[in-house]
Amino acid sequence: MNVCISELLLLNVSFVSICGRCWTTLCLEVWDALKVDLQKDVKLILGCSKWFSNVGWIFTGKLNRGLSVVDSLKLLKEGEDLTEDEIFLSSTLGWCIEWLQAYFLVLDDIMDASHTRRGQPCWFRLPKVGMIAVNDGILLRNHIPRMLKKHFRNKDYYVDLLDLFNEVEFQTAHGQMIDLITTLEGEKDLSKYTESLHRRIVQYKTAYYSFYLPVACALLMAGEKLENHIEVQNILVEMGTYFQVQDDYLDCFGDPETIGKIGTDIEDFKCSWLVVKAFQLSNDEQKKLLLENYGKADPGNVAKVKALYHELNLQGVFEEYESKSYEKIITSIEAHPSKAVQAVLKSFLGKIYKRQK
Ligand code: GPP
Ligand code: MG
Ligand code: MG
Ligand code: MG
Repeated sequence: MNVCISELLLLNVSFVSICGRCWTTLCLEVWDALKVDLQKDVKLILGCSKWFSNVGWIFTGKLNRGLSVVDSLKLLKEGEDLTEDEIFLSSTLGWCIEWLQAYFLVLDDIMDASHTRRGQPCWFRLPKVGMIAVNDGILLRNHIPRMLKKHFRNKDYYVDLLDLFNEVEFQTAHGQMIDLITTLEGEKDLSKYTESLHRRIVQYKTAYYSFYLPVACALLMAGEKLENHIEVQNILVEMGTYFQVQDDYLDCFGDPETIGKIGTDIEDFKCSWLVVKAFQLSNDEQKKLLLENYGKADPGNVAKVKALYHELNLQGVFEEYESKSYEKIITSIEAHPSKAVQAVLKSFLGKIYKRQK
């Protein structure tokens, strides 16, 4: 897990200033401390940490989820400077979320038969890795409770924190299950791809871990009880749904160089927002074309689906969805009684609105 500062600086990480210090430096300082413990574990069990030095790509993501824990805590404290301890602990929770994301992505890329991730071949695509990637995913997942135990076990919110991570993982795995089983061969039927099915999939597979989890971590650190923040959870789930619609859109219309991955949703027969919309807007002839070409690996079939998406002006339909969704989320945020919570939610929304990657 060796990563040098130049690698981190290349990541386009947002430079959020905390107590006059830049986030990247803070992330690195906290990471250095966490790394020592994880390497100790690996050395103890395996005798060497050589294999693990390969997962530096974890750091090449946007780090939005991790950064949002520190950002949110600062906003919840209404501008009051965070103490050194609060910076360390919120950064640690941020890294735990990035670890969770890395674990999901390593496994998701196998399940989706993806080719690239973060501008490089997917981890399992490396000849020396292959299905060892499954175990690497499990290892990444197992680091999280170790980091939590080491740094949070004396906190009164420790049990709530463990429960939160467990619950969110449970929700994500179920979302992933629906995402996968809807594509099963022999049951290919596009009329089942409705907006409500799509909503259910993305709420579970993406929204809880990507949006609710970072803010919930900050709320626990700020001494809040999560059961008093159901409305915050609802707004974050809405934001996460919007984020996954963007992901579905970028899978087809995004630039692979910019998003760092090559889309596979059409080939994989995914219940993507685009196919849901396409089916809704198609006439009988267009529906027939979609049924004949969707879910096939042949580039000729994929090109026909993409041409239909263009014909149906799905780019325009998405732009309209994007502005409407933004307005709706802003309205719910502004109805929240706490200005500090409003600031947390607006800051998160600002990070993703009209994103290109
Ligand atoms: C995103 O779906 C959802 C996940 C990465 C959650 C995976 C959960 C597991 C339990 C493994 P996606 O396939 O659209 O993401 P991407 O487009 O980044 O591959
Ligand atoms: Mg995927
Ligand atoms: Mg997937
Ligand atoms: Mg996707």
